[in-house]
Amino acid sequence: MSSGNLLRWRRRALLSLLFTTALTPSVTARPEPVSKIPAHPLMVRSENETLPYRDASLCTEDRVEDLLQRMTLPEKAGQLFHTQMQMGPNGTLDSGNVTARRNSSDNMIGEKLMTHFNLVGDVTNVRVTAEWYNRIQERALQTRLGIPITLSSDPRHAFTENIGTGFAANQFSQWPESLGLAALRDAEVVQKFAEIAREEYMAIGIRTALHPQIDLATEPRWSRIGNTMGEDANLTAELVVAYLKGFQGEELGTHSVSTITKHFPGGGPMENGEDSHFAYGKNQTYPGNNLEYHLIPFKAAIAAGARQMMPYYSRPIGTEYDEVGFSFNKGIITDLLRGELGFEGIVCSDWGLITDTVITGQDMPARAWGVEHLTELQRAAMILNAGVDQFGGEQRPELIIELVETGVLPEERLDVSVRRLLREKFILGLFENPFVDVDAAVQVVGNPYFRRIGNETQRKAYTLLTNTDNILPLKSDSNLKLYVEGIDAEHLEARNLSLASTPEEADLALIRLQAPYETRPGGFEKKYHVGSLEYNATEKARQAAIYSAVPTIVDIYLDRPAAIPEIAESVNALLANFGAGPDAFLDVVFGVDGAQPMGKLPYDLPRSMAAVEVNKEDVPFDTEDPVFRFGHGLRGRRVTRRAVF
Ligand SMILES: *[C@@H]1O[C@H](CO)[C@@H](O)[C@H](O)[C@H]1NC(C)=O
Ligand SMILES: *[C@@H]1O[C@H](CO)[C@@H](O)[C@H](O)[C@H]1NC(C)=O
Ligand SMILES: *[C@@H]1O[C@H](CO)[C@@H](O)[C@H](O)[C@H]1NC(C)=O
Ligand SMILES: *[C@@H]1O[C@H](CO)[C@@H](O)[C@H](O)[C@H]1NC(C)=O
Ligand SMILES: *[C@@H]1O[C@H](CO)[C@@H](O)[C@H](O)[C@H]1NC(C)=O
Ligand SMILES: *[C@@H]1O[C@H](CO)[C@@H](O)[C@H](O)[C@H]1NC(C)=O
Ligand SMILES: *[C@@H]1O[C@H](CO)[C@@H](O)[C@H](O)[C@H]1NC(C)=O
Ligand SMILES: *[C@@H]1O[C@H](CO)[C@@H](O)[C@H](O)[C@H]1NC(C)=O
Ligand SMILES: CC(=O)N[C@H]1CO[C@H](CO)[C@@H](O)[C@@H]1O
Repeated sequence: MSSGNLLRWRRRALLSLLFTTALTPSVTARPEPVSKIPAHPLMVRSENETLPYRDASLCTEDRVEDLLQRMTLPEKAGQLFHTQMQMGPNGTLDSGNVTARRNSSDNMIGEKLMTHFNLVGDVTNVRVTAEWYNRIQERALQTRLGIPITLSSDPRHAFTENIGTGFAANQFSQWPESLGLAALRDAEVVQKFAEIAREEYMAIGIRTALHPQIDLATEPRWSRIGNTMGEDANLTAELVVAYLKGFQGEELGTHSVSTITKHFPGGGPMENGEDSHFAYGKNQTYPGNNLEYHLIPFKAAIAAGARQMMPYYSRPIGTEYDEVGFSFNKGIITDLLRGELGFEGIVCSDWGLITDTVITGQDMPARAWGVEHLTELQRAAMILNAGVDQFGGEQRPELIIELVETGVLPEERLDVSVRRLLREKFILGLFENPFVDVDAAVQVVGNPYFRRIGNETQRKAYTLLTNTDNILPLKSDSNLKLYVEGIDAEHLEARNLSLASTPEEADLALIRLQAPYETRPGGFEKKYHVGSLEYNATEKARQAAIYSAVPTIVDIYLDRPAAIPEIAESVNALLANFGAGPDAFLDVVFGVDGAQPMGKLPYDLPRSMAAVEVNKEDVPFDTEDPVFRFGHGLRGRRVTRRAVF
């Protein structure tokens, strides 16, 4: 790339950052880019004039049509795939790994002509990641048409670390999971979060969010509740509007991160609470005949301008729809989503519906639920015929080429989806501005302002379930001897807390717990917290010994609604968190700088596994005699003095 051009790209990138990094809650409209952006020198062309599709003064629809009619069949087929990409060492292009069934980035961009990728792996170095992003865009500009890459990501602003669902914050500001945002019942907080996440994403080139996840937590055993907004359809519907506004702005534009709302038509009603990544969890059931309830947040999202939608892996059992996975399901995608609900955006399937693969060392069959007997070609055709635009987690354009060349699929069917996908790139301004400014990225990502708001939100989202004799916030000047579990020593030492090595020697115990779960075998499967929501007998006895020895404050990470009546009855205070670090916990316990728990439960907390087992998967608030109800939360008292250690 010539240095003059690089400078021009850079200046444009910096300008865009200046416009979006304003620390104000509203999304600032950006001026239209200057017309007649010169073709990039890396592009091989026969013409010297600006091609219409590269001409920013033309309207988007004209640019889409100009580009579409220049595209060959392989170039169209490449657009229909959206799969994982990771960074190579030191920000180089990943050279792939045959054992892990990972093609090289160069192969996917240069040979398969793909332009949609989701970044996998933690962002541990912002500069290197931004440099890598510019390198993949440079590689894309060397293809015949120079179609820029759209980079996407699963959530990266909380604590979840699971290659299938999200990455821990690392260099980004760190917030509670979306359940914690829901606990605050505050659309302004949600929008603020989304605006900050948008700026951090954009700084390193992420322009599509593989979220929000607005499945309803009507089945408490499901392993993916932590990234939802809870059990209540109306609350989720209200908050998703703010979420989309924060990422996309009032309208999608050059300032936006596009969003993929998931998982249509609501992934909550999992049979027996299993998950449909796995064959034994392929069924979704509606014993309460309550599919409508799960559509409420999706209707709100569509009305609020949701750009893209992802159907879940599951297949519906016992409804009017075919018992095949939602992306294979014409009744769900074409009739319900596009027809009845009027959705006009992009539908991207969940990851890996066609090809068997390996995920973190575990063999994973294609999630072709209900159509396991079909060939790869037949699966691909069925997904497109259902009305899906893009295959997630797949890199098989050769299948699409074959379907068209053998006359199974008309090329016009591809055009319908390619138009939608290209339109998104034009509106995001990726043709004018494919690069990011590396120095600006380092300034924006994880800046102290964003981090402070994330940290404060972790504290506020704490939900106080019991507080006997108003023990919280602790009067820490009494120099209590503490027995502590679940907090690394450095956090305690930094506060000069005096510690006891057994409960018996302590004045007070601080216990941080993870909600109960059973571990399944398998490198990938073990990441999913499943099974009983009660602690086992051994663990209950172990905890009871502490609670009877010393007054105790328990903090439990509720990525699922635990059944813990015995804790609620025995401890002096019970706090729930939805993603919070040890410092957030200690600040809430001691009321440091006025930190206080402001959350309210985003779902019911059931009384027992027996009550959960008879609940109807699709019906909210139906476990018998819950210990705490949706909305419970003793809001913290106002603390007027700074705590003294
Ligand atoms: C395009 O520009 C190059 C360099 O300026 C020049 O050498 C070439 O002749 C031009 N081609 C046409 C078809 O005008
Ligand atoms: C990455 O960069 C460092 C520092 O320049 C160098 O020592 C190291 O060998 C590089 N690693 C690879 C895999 O290129
Ligand atoms: C390739 O992937 C396999 C399986 O995930 C892994 O064991 C191996 O270390 C990888 N090789 C390289 C060079 O990263
Ligand atoms: C949810 O919203 C609808 C429509 O506004 C209303 O009729 C219904 O009563 C609400 N339900 C709850 C549980 O608040
Ligand atoms: C799913 O539902 C079908 C139809 O009711 C049933 O035959 C099957 O056993 C269920 N479970 C699985 C894992 O397929
Ligand atoms: C946010 O919290 C983390 C973890 O406690 C801490 O290291 C960091 O300094 C805090 N940042 C700000 C700006 O408050
Ligand atoms: C902890 O004690 C050390 C040494 O007495 C003192 O310098 C430091 O300020 C104390 N830290 C806090 C947080 O009180
Ligand atoms: C009981 O739970 C504890 C803590 O979750 C776990 O370490 C232990 O393996 C479990 N024991 C049995 C018998 O399942
Ligand atoms: C470089 C590389 O890994 N190429 C492989 C990518 O995937 C195709 C199958 O889709 C293989 O045939 C290539 O060898």
